Amino acid sequence: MDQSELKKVAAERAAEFVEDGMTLGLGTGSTVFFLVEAIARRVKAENLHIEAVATSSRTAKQASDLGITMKDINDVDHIDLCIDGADEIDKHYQGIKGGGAAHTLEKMVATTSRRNIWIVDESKLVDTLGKFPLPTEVIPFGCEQVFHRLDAEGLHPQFRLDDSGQRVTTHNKNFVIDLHMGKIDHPHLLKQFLDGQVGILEHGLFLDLVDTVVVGTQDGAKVLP
Ligand code: ABF
Repeated sequence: MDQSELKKVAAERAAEFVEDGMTLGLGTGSTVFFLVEAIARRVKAENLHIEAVATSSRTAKQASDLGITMKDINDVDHIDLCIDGADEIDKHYQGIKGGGAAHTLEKMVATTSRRNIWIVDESKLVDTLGKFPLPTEVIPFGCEQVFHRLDAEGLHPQFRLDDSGQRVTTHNKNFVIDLHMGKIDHPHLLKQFLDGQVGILEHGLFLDLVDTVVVGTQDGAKVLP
């Protein structure tokens, strides 16, 4: 199976965790695309009554178009289960997310959820985080100052650019600075540093947040730990 098929294997296994009456958090990315399709099939086939909060407009549109009731995060009492993708997961189940520039909304939904599941293909499992550039969302006011501070700290920052060379902007109209570190030996220390940086709204280190990881492998879906 190719990477896309492995993502679908993980997504379809994760859709089985959805229960009638749940309020769901739905992530963003190509793996989640398969998840939303699988959940919508279950809703129709089993007449499930669920509602969902999305972490991006593209997930919200896909889910709504498939008949899933969408809610604003401020209009729900709680979120029972959030299922999202990830860019890297290490052996301690720490993760990097934000390849889709939606990590701030994803972290808001994740930290509001009673349970978090990540769905990945096996290529996302790594020994040490950092080969995937760590996203940070930076407000435009003072972003060049933030860039210089990150550079001075040796974090190899780069503004994320789109295909036309323009700076990518997030749902919140902020910029993304990716940290091309290669290896993050102490994620919690880096999180502490980034959390303290004025101008950085949120970063893609998702530490001590996930409860279950569903991995699409050539031998089928693996549910970890
Ligand atoms: C999302 O999942 C992002 O945080 C992350 O970039 C993405 C992984 O993308 P994909 O599922 O397309 O590999 O939640």
